Amino acid sequence: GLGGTGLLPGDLRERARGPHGSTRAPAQGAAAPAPAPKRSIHDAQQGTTLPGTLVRSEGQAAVADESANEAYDGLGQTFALYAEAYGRNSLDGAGLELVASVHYDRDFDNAFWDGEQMVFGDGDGEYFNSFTDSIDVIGHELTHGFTQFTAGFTYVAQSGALNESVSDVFGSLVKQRALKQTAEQADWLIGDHLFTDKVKGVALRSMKDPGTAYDDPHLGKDPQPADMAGYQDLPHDEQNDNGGVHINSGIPNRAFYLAATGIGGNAWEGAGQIWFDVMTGGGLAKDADFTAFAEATIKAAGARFGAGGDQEDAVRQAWSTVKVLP
Ligand code: ASN
Ligand code: ZN
Repeated sequence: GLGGTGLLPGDLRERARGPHGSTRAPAQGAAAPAPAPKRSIHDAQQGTTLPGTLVRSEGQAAVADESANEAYDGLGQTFALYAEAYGRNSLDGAGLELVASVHYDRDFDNAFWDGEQMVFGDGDGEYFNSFTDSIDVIGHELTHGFTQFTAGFTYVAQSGALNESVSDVFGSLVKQRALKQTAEQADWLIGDHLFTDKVKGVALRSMKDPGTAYDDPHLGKDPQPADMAGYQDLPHDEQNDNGGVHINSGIPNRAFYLAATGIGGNAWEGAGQIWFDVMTGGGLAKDADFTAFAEATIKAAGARFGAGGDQEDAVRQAWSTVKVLP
C-alpha cells in the first residue's frame, strides 16, 4: 500500500504545509503572528575562533560592550526590514537565528558573512573604526545570508558583483528605513561611519556616485565604475577580488539608486520590493549576469506594479543609463 502516515502524498503534503516548512495558514480572521528575531551576539575577544563567548541573547538588556549592542540593534533593524517590509521571517524565510561575533581578530579591517553567521572586526583604529558602527554594513553582511538562501549568486565576476550589489542595496535600505528617509533624502553611502578622520573619504562606497567615495594616499581611490563603459574585466581569482565583485558592483548599485529615485518615495517599498521579488522569484541562474538580472527586474516591476507602468519605465531607464541595456 501507500504506507504513508498521513492523508496526502508527500508532494501534496509539502504544498499544504506551505513553503519553507511553515505550518498551516492562520484561521480566517486571525492575524498572522508577527515574526520575531532570535539574535545572539558573541565576543571573539580578538581571536579567530567562532563564535566566541555569548555576551547578549534575544530580549536581554544592553550590555557594557558598545560593539555588541550595535550588532544586536543592527541585526534587529535588518530583521525588521525583511519581516515588516517584505513579510519574510529572517534570512531563510523560516526564522533562522541571527548570530554575530564582534571583536574578531586584532586590527581587523573588515566584516563578513561566513556562510552561517556575521563577523565584525574592530578596525585598526588608524584608518578604520569598528565595523559595527555602520548599520548598512550590518545589513550588507546579513544580506549575504539572504542571497545564499535565495538567488544563490556565485561569488565571481558578474554574478559575484550582483551578490555584492544586492548586499549594498538591502544594507542601504535597512539604514534608510531606520532613518525614515525617502529615496531622495538618503545619502546612498555604504559604511559612512567606518573611516577615521585620517582618511580622505566619506564611506566605503557610494551607490549614487560610484568611484567618488574616497581618494586617499593610504587607501587609494574608490575603484568603482558608474556604468558598463568602466567595467573591470579582471581575472577570476581572489587577488583580483574574484573578478572585481566589490568593484563592478558599482554598476548595479547605481542602477538601483536610479530606479529608486525614479520611482520616488521610500526606496524599500518601490525598487526594494522589485529587487526582493527578483531575488525570491526563482527565475535566475546562480551565474546570472547583469543583463539577465536587469531583464528580471523590469519583468518584476511590471508584475508587481502594473505592466507598462511608471515603475517598469523607471527600472528600464535605470539599466539603460548604466549601459547594461540599450
Ligand atoms: N566585507 C566584505 C563583504 O562582505 C567581506 C568579503 O569580501 N567577504 O563583501
Ligand atoms: Zn559583501
